[in-house]
Amino acid sequence: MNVSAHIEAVHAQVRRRDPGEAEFHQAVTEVLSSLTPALERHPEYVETGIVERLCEPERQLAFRVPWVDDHGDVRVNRGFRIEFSSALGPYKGGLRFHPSVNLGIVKFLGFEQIFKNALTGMSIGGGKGGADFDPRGRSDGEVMRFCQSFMTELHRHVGERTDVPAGDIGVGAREIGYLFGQYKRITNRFEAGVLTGKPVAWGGSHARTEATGYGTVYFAQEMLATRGHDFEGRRVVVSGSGNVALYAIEKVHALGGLVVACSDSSGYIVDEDGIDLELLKEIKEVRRARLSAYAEAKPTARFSARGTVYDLRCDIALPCATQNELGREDAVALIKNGVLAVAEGANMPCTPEAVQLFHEAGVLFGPGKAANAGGVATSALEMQQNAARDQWAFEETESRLAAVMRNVHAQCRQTAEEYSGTPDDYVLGSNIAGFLRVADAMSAQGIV
Ligand code: NDP
Ligand code: 2IT
Repeated sequence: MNVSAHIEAVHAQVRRRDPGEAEFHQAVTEVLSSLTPALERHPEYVETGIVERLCEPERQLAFRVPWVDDHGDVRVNRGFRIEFSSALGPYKGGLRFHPSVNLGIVKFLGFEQIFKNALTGMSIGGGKGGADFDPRGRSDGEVMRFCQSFMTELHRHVGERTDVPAGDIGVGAREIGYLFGQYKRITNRFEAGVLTGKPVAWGGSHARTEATGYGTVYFAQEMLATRGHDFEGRRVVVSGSGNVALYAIEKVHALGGLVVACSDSSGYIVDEDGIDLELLKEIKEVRRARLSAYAEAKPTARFSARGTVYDLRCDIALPCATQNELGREDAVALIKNGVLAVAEGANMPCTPEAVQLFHEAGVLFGPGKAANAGGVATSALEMQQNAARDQWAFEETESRLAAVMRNVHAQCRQTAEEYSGTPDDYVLGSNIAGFLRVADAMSAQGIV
């Protein structure tokens, strides 16, 4: 069978088998559209059904999560864990708690995670999970009871050698703490390596909190360097104001750039003096308040409930909020304003139309599975430290993270050059480099 017919057949099967899972289809399309040159060189991967097997999760779990709110009312959410691929190691990937979570979203995230984790060069397979629970406005007690109920089911499926969850949207240190406590209570084991993103005081890794945001900026820095640019004196916009966004802002400022805007689901703020990170952290992490509180506290800043950060003139854009948040119009505006580089801190924040426009305009574009791989890479470092009952210094861990990001960037360019003659095609480079590492392992392990 010829390669494009094979890819189209796999594609058609995904659409037929998984109707209505729009984000999963989008993620599959993005990867499959890069693979033709790789499969032409490796017909054995076509013969052994590697692509078809990769599009079907090894295991999909969906479960009821009942809990009792502060008024004594019973609530029921739906929990998920998609164990997508264990070719390279235990399933690894975060948990997302957000009202928009459904099977298609968790599958898109799990699918992306396979290739991202492969790119890090570490021994981690791909997985993802979460629930349609909305932590916003919930008390700590409610969040704790929800996490306990979620883990009461999840504990059967996870373990340091089986499946290792971590955080994602709506899941940070507080939730990881409650989840870990319940796992420990049920199993009677202090199994540090069952979850990553733990606080540094009891089994966490230094630099894990910062890793995704820092890593995205390192990746952008590498991209800029290929054209003789850096962050010094550059205007930057960041979307989101959660874990990834906060530490992306911190690193941009450390490198001499100025982040003039960031956002949350209620709108965005502009601060021409540069975002005051301490104030932002206090509002978003301590008070868990809306972003408008920033403009109320700082007269030089303004809050807007309409439009996006991409309407502003900037040299570099770092989308760090959520999937499909940067569409065609945003891309047109960014290109018109002369953007040099876009690096995805979030998973799939740019729509396919936006990515195509960046490509045509020659804008450097770092896809999430490469640009945000620093978070999961540092989770793998956390697993290493847990296995060795050790803890490395912040500087040591951060320098390993930086080395991973340089390597991910180099792999993308080398692979893109080798398979398309265009080293700037980070989409093709990341997809093929990630795919080949997983495909080699799957080939060696037989039809499983
Ligand atoms: P957080 O929950 O810490 O922050 C998410 C931020 O994005 C918040 O500011 C939130 O606004 C905003 N946001 C979320 N959903 C929407 C939406 N539907 N519309 C508008 N804004 C929204 O999550 P993270 O920072 O951890 O995750 C951000 C992105 O990075 C996600 O795509 C995630 O998958 C990805 N990622 C995370 C990694 C990690 O280590 N945490 C690793 C790699 C990727 P509000 O506060 O109003 O809800
Ligand atoms: O999307 C991601 O890579 C994450 N949310 C981090 C996963 C992890 O296991 O650290």
